[in-house]
Amino acid sequence: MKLYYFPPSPNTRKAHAVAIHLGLPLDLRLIDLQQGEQRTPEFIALNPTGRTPVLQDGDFILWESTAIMQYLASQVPNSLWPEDARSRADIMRWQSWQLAHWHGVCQPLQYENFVKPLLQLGEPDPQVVQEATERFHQEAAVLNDHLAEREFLVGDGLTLADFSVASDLTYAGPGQFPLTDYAPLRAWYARIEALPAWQQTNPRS
Ligand SMILES: N[C@@H](CCC(=O)N[C@@H](CS)C(=O)NCC(=O)O)C(=O)O
Repeated sequence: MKLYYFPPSPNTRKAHAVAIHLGLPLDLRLIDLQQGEQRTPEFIALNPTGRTPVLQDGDFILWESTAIMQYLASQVPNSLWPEDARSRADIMRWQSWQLAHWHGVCQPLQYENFVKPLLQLGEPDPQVVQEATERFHQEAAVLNDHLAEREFLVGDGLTLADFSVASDLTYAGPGQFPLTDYAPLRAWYARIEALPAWQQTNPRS
């Protein structure tokens, strides 16, 4: 299977980390977003949205990181994506929340506090940061409360849900995410950071 990927991207990271965790070999093809390689005709033929990651398995082409994670985890028996309907629905709940809500509060902080200074795109916009911070607290409190008496998001062990939600914390440090008041959340993320698959896909190492 080929993975068209961009290592600094949290969306790439969650798919790549699942493959590493499961021991699935991937033929990695770099799509350099900074060079605009996501807009070449060859790449648009694979993914008309012009985004990474994309998985190619023979004549089957799949884009959207969550779908890629589920497809990868369906290749071999494993506990990341258990067979039973309730576990899968619970994992999908958190993966849906990550795409619809969590990403939306993490991304502006990452962009304003980290990407803008890094790429010399100007100073962080204080109003955007303030609004994003308020919305961040609303979502982080939900995650933190859920993790107060659990080690992982679903059931008793690591699942795809953890990789999905953790991906948006990749730049929590330089993005200055306000995590001080969320001890269970920080403890959970430390467990994810200890995983070899997370370390091997760390764009900041
Ligand atoms: N919902 C998509 C989002 C993918 C996405 O936004 N990828 C970014 C990198 S993190 C990208 O390729 N951006 C290129 C662009 O927008 O030009 C997924 O989960 O795969």
